[in-house]
Amino acid sequence: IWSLMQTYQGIDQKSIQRSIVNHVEYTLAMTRFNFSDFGCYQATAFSLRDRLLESWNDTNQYFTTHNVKRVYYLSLEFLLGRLMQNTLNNINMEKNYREALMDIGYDLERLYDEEVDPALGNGGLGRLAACFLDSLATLEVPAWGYGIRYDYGIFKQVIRDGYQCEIPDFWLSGGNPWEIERPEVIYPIRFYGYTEKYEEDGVERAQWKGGEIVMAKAYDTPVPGYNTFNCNNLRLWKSLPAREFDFQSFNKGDYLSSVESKQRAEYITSVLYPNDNSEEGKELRLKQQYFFCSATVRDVIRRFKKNNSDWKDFPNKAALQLNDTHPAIAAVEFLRILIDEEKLDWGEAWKILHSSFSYTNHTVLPEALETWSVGLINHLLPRHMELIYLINHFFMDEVAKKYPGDYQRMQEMSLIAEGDDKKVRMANLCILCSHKVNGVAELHTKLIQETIFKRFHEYFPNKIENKTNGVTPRRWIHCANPKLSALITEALDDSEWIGELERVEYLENFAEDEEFIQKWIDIKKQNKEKLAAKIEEVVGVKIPINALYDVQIKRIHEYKRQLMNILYVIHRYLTIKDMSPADREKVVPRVVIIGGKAAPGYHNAKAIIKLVNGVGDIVNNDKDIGDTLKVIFYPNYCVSAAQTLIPASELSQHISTAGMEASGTSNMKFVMNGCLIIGTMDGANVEISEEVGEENMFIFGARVEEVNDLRNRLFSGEHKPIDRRLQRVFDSILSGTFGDVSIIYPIIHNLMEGKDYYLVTEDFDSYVKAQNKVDDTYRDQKKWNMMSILGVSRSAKFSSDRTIEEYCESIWKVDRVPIPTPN
Ligand code: DL6
Repeated sequence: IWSLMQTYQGIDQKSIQRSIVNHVEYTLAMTRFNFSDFGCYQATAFSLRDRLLESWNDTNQYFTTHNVKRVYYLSLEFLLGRLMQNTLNNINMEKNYREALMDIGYDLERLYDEEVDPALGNGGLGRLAACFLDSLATLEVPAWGYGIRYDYGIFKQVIRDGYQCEIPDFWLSGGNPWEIERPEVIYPIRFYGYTEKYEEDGVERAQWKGGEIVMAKAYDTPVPGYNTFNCNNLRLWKSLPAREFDFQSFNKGDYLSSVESKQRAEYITSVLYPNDNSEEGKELRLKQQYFFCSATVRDVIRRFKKNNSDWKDFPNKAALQLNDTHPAIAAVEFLRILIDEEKLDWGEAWKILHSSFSYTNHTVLPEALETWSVGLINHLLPRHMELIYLINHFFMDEVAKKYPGDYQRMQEMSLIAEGDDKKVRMANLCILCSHKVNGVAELHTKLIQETIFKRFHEYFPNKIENKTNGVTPRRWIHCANPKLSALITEALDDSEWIGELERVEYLENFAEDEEFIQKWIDIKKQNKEKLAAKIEEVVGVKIPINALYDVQIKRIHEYKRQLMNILYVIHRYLTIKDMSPADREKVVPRVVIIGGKAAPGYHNAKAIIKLVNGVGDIVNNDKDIGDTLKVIFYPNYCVSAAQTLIPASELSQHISTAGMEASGTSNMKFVMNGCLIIGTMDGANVEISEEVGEENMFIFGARVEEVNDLRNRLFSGEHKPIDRRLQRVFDSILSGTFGDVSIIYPIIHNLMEGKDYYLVTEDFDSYVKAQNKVDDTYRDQKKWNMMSILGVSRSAKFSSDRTIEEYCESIWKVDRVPIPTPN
C-alpha cells in the first residue's frame, strides 16, 4: 500500500522536504531559510494534510459512487489528542518524515511537542469517541464523526497555592493545520419561534416558523486508518450569524446592538461545558446540542438524498449512534424533518427513525442523567416539544394496554417527569427512539438493565445489550510507548499486532524469559526517566527512578475516590515516620502521582486537589522520609500528558466505589503498557480481571451487591468505629499538618460521622491490605514483571477494534469497504 502512495505524493526525502518547504513559503509566508520549530510543525502538518486529503477524497468518492451504508457517530465531545504522531504512524511515514526533517535540521520529536493538544472533551466519553474514530478508519468502516468545533476546549488547569485555577484553552490561536474549512457546507438552524398548523390534502400538518436563525458551518478533519488507504472524516460545526451584521439596528444608529446579534450566534459553539458525569441544565448547553444535531441530521439527509429517493432505504444507508443523551434531540429533529418537511406519515417516519438510531449509555450516576425543563424546550424548540409529547402519548397508550392500571410503571417510563417544573427525561427518549441501547462494560450493562432502565428492559427485552469499551493500540501502545512497541514487534517478529491486537497473546511465551524480562525492565526504566524529567520541569520536584511509580490519573470525582488514595498516602507517610532508620531502608520506595481536573463548580473535588498538594508539600520536603515517598499532583492532565504518564507507570489505581464507574478506559491503557492495577470490582476492571487473572491484579473492596446494604448501615448510624489508622490520618489532617483545613474539614467531618456515600471508610482496611500486597510483590521483581508481561499479552479484548467490530455486527449492520489503492 505504501509504495502505492508514492503514485500520489513522493515518499522520498526530497519530495517530503519540497512539500514542507513549499508550505513554509506559500502557506505560512515565512522564509524558507529560517523558520521556527512551530513553523516547521505547521508546515509538516500541512504537508501531511495534503496526503490525507488525497485518500480522503478517494474514500468519499468511492463511498458515494457505491452508495454504501455509513455510520454517523454523534458526540458532543471528541478528545482527540495531538494528531501528528498518530497520523504519521497510521500512514506509515514516521521514519521517512523523521529522516527528511533531520536532513534539514529539525527533530521530529521536538515538532510533536509544538502541537497543541486539541481537547474538545472532558474525559472518558470524549476519548472513547476519538478511539472509535481511529478503529472505524482502521477497520475500513465508512464512518463519520460529528461534533462541535468549540473555540475553547476543556480549561487548562494550573495550581496556585495548592488550589486548582482554570485558564481558558483557546486552542485555535496558532491556527489548526489539520482541518479544512467548508464554507459551502452551511445550514440555517432555527431557535425559538412558534408552530403553525395547516391542512394539506386532508392531513393536518405543522410548520415551525419565526424565531432566530443561526448558521452552522462545517470544518472537516481527515481521520486516517492504520495500514489502509481508507480515510474517514470528522465534521465539526461552528456557529455563525445568519447575517454578518444587523443592518436595521445599524441604520437606526444602534451600532453596538448590530454587533450583538453576531456575537450571540458565535457564542453557541464558543465553549465546551467542563462537567464530567454531571449536568448543568443551562439554556446555552441545550442550544449547543440542538445546533449540532440539526446541522448533522440535515447533512446526513442531504447525503442520503444525493443517491436515494426512497425513504425506506434510509436505515440501509445510515446508522446514527448517540454518544450518551447529549445528542438526543437529533432523533426528534429527524422525526420533525421527515414529518413536517418530507411529509411522511407518523408510522413510516417512526419506523425509519427507530431502525437507524441507537444510543450508548455511559453512566448510572443520577446527577449525570440528563433532563431538560419542558418550559425551556418549549421556548427554544416549540415544535420538538410537541413531537416529544406525541411520542410519549403513543408510547403511554401502549404501556397502558400492556400493563393496565399499572400507573407506577407508566410514570417511571414516561418521557416526562411530572412535578412543579416538568422535565423531559432524555435517556427515556433515547431508549424509545433507538432500536439498540448499549452499556459500556458487562457490569454496567447489567446494572442499567436492573436499575435505571429496568422497566424498559422488561418492556423491550432485546434492546439493551453490552459493548465493552476499548482503546486504540495505535495511540496507546505504538505512539505512546515506541520502545515497548518495538520490543513487541521484535518478539513477535512482525508488526501486524498493531492492527490485530489478538497477536500479542504470543508474548505469554516470554513471561519467564530472563533476557526478555530484562529488556522489559529497561524500557520501563527509560520511560520512568522521561517522566521524572518532565515532573521536575513541570512541578519542580526531583523524583527517584528506583521507586515504584503509582499513578491515578482521571477526572477528580468523589466516586473515583482520589480521597481514599491520599488518605492511604498519609497513613503510609505516618507509618514511615514512626520507623527507625534501619526499618525505613526496607520500605519499598514509592512515587505517588495523582492528576486530573475538577469541574470548576465541584467544591469537594477541588478540596481533594488542595489536600493532595498539601500532602506533597510536606512529604516531599521531609528529610526523614527522603526518597521513600514522594507525592506529586500532576497539573493539567490531558491526552498528551497521559501518553507520558501511562508508559512510565508500574501501578495504577482504579478504585471507584463498586457500581459507580461505568467502564473506565484508562485501566485498559495501563494494562497495555505493562502496568499492574490496584482496583475494585467495578466497570471494566471486572473484565480485565477475567482476562488477565485476578492473581495478576490487586483487587479489593466491597462488591457491587454489598454496596447498598453498607450504605444503609452507614447512614442509619450502625457503622463500625473508624479504623484507628484512618482516625490517626484524620487527626493529622485536622491538626493542620498538611495546610489549611477549612476546605477539607466538612468532607473529613462527614466521613467521621458515617456520612460516607462513597464507602471510603468502609473499604479502607481492604485497600491497605491490597497496598501491602503491592509492596510484597514489587520486592520480587521477577514476579512483578511476569505479571506485567501477562497483562499485556492478555489485553487484546480491550482494543477498540474489537469493540467496533461488535457495534458493526449487532448494532449498525454495516460492512467494511476497503478503498482500492490508486494505480
Ligand atoms: O464510556 C466511556 C466512559 C467510561 O469509561 C467512564 O466510566 C464513564 O464515567 C464515562 N461517562 C461519562 C458520562 N458523561 N455523561 N453523560 O463521561 O464514560
